[in-house]
Amino acid sequence: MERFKAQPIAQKERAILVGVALNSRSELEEELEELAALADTAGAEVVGVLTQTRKEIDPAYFIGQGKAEELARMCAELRADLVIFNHDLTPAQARNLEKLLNTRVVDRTELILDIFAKRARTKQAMLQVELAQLQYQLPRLRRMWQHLSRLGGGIGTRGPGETQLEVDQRRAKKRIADLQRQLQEIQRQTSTRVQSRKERELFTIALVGYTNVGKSTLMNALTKANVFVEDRLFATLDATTRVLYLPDGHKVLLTDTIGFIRKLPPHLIASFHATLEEVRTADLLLHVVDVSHPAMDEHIKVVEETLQEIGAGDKPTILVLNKADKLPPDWDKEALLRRYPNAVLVSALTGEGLNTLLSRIQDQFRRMRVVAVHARLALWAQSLIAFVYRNGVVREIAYDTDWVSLDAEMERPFAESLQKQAEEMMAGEVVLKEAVPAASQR
Ligand SMILES: Nc1nc2c(ncn2[C@@H]2O[C@H](COP(=O)(O)OP(=O)(O)OP(=O)(O)O)[C@@H](O)[C@H]2O)c(=O)[nH]1
Ligand SMILES: [Mg+2]
Repeated sequence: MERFKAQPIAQKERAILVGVALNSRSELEEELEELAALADTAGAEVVGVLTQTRKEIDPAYFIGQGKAEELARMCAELRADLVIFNHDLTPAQARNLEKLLNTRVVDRTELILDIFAKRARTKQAMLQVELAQLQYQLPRLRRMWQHLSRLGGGIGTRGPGETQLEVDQRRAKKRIADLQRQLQEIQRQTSTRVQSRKERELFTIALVGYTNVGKSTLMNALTKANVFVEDRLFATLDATTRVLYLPDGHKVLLTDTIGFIRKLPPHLIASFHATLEEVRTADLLLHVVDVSHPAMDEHIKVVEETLQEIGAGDKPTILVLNKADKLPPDWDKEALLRRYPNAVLVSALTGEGLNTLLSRIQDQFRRMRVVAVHARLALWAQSLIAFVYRNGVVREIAYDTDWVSLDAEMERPFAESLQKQAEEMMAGEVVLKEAVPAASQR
């Protein structure tokens, strides 16, 4: 199957970026900056940038023919090995451009897929990326192997008149089906894992956000876990889950996951279905933003749209404005928080604001899940008393000769389970009440 692997971008290939302003010029500037960061992450060196403003896309070259010829001269002068388009090209456009420029041409989607392929570490991530790559390439196979097209020759191996292209397409489709089957198997196992966690009913929080905003750094800062952090796009491709202890002693789970980006290739979203399951099943989302980034509002919009797309648009969410340390000292933080009224301003790097964030998480968690438990249990029911200690936070306990009086806080499912067990064992009485606000206990 080697021949279906896209040719990876090699270290320090000399790349020229091409961007067309179809709407606003300023948007293009921003997108090209991001494209340069993506190219850098892929290992290429950006040696030139070509931009053009036009109303309509040229069907043959995407840019106009005159501009394409200018690009060809640029490629020769700058000794470029690679041209990266900020837009998705049709197979015909890519073919025409490669012929005219005599240089390899990739589009934005291929660049992102290349980065994902390089970054994938686990079996699941690798399969997911390969699937997305193949699905993207399938309609483009003609471009890659047209020169190989010929009539089938091997007796009994091919149908009459079948071309190499058809053989390639058939093999690619077979590989796609194969990958989908393997991924389904992995997903079945993950779902069981997610499911069994749900059965134990631990409250799960997922970190979401644009790529490179500091999700993994925040995860580390909050849980002291050692998750891979890098000033590169898409450092994280797999979901990592850690235990987080809230100030009131309750235990919740925190999941770090893959970052989003504008125009995230739809094949990738589909392929990363299983990884994104962690987001879909979470109880609470922390939407992390890089508050020092000029395109922050655009990032927020992209993330919200992507969440909608994967079916996680309506979850309770806390907006976390990260990298506060990068704001100029005289920055009007009050005005910022007026603009984003439900946000928390933090720095995962310096620790600023993390306590506020933790208590905001705790408030949400308590509102959604915690109940106060008052229990009067027979002393012989040791297993029930142990159950409370294991699954809740005991606030007060008093013994007399035959009975134990307990005041505790538990997540509702645990509390209900306690109630049921006490009833079945005829071991005493359990009363559930609204939990008091956490603030009064600290
Ligand atoms: N100045 C500053 N830099 C930060 C802060 N948080 C994260 N960073 C830096 O931002 C870069 C990206 O951090 P990551 O934690 O890898 O970001 P991410 O959101 O997990 O990125 P992906 O996994 O690639 O989507 C790293 O260089 C971090 O050191 C912060 O609060 N302040
Ligand atoms: Mg990360």
